[in-house]
Amino acid sequence: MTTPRVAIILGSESDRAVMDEAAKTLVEFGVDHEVVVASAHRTPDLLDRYVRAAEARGIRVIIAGSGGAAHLAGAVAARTVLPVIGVPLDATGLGGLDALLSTVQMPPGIPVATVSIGTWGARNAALLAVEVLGVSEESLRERVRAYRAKAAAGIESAAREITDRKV
Ligand code: RP5
Repeated sequence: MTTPRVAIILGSESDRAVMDEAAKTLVEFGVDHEVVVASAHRTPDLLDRYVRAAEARGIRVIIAGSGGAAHLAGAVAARTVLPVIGVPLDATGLGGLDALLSTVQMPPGIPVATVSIGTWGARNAALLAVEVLGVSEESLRERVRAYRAKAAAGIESAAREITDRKV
């Protein structure tokens, strides 16, 4: 069994549905990953143990998704020198703005790469993780190029249909 290179940490089981977008995207790119639930405030010891062991196990990028006063990604980043990508989630009545600010406003010294709120962010977190791994892996960079080319082709074809309908 190969060791996964990306870890997706959820602050709660309730984050899973949105964060599935990150997992699905990693599968699309053929990047092995694991998903764990570990809360920065409810299970701090579990989170500590998991993150401190991650590098030696072969994990290379960590994605952390949480809502509310979302200190999860920062708490993860404080425990590892692996790159950490934070996904702010909409879990309260504030539309995810609380999580966005908590995740993005890391004080200097411990960076968290923060992506957009919710499903968009979950997808972008996975794409960014693939790009990080792609720094030393040409085949992954090729897959990212192909992904973008496919997206562009879809838009160009839709645009052509609109133009064709007009003439
Ligand atoms: C955060 O609080 C979690 O990441 C989740 O987004 C939010 C609500 O958690 P539950 O009360 O649903 O477990 O820590």
